[in-house]
Amino acid sequence: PSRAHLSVAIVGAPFSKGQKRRGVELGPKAIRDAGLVERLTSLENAVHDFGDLTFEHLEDDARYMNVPYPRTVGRANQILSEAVSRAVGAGQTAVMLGGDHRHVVMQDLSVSPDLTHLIQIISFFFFKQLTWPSARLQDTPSRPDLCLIWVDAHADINTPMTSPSGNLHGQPVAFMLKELQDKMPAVPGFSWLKPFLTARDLVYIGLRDVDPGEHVILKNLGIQCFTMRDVDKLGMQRVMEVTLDHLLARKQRPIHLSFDIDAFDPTLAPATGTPVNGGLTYREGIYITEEIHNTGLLSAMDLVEVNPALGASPEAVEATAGLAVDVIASSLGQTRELQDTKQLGL
Ligand code: 6HN
Ligand code: MN
Ligand code: MN
Ligand code: MN
Repeated sequence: PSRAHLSVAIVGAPFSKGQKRRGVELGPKAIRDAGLVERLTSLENAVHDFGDLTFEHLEDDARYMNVPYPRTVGRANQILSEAVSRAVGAGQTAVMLGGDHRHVVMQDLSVSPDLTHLIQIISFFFFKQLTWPSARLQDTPSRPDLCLIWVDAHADINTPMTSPSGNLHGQPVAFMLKELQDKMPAVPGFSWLKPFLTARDLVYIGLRDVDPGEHVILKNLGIQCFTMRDVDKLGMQRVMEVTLDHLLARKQRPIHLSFDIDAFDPTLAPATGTPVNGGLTYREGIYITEEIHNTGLLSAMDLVEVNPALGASPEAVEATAGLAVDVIASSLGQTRELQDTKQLGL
């Protein structure tokens, strides 16, 4: 595998337009403070940090079914999609930094602590914009050749009807999938989004907390899932072999990686909103990203759910943010393999 030499765009996406107080940019800031830009630069990537976006809080954003603040979420998605569109249109690999939005949302938007996973919904706009950077969103056709690797303890594929919590963070994949559109209500703020992904273009890794309705969806659609039990049984080497074969065997195509830090075991990633025991080891997680890098097909990624406000100590936050940096860096060329001596100038 060759070294990186990528042009990387970093976009931070906290909810920062709010009433008062701090805490807004906690997630992206923690990851930057853990040395993200320096690390990516040391991998001989050209790194462009576009900073954090500013999101608006819309008035009159009434709850829809059990989904709180749908219009504000929809608008935030549009803002991010525009920023990412510019980066991707310029040929860059996009890296979106999420934070847990629970803290942010509570303090700045005064909404319920339920939108923790907003950011993964945002991530799917990367896809649309990746394909048709100059197209109008309304007219955007789905991208036939895109694929998605979703690394998470959770499937995030509830619809507003199946969701036991109502939390939008548990629903982003349902918004993406063509096969689920007759099951999706018209959530305000999302009318401009058209589904673009087919069930066979998606692979999950790390699942261990899946809701009943999600089980039905995953089974009915035949989505390729590697639960933590599968990881135990097969080993990560086999999991990645099957994952990449499933997505790429028919043809080589761009990959989007959505990496929820809660895929890792809580002992490694304690500063996160919905930890679940029995997660990935450090080596399993890094093997995933190394293998994705080695395909040369990664076009965008998001790293979500680092929540400094939930760390029990500064050390817990630093460990979680440092892990996030390792995940991103290994997606973008950091490797544990021995290097070619010529490349090292030896
Ligand atoms: N995440 N399945 C639960 C729900 O509320 O829909 C939890 C979702 C957690 C989302 O952190 O990945
Ligand atoms: Mn490389
Ligand atoms: Mn999760
Ligand atoms: Mn998630």
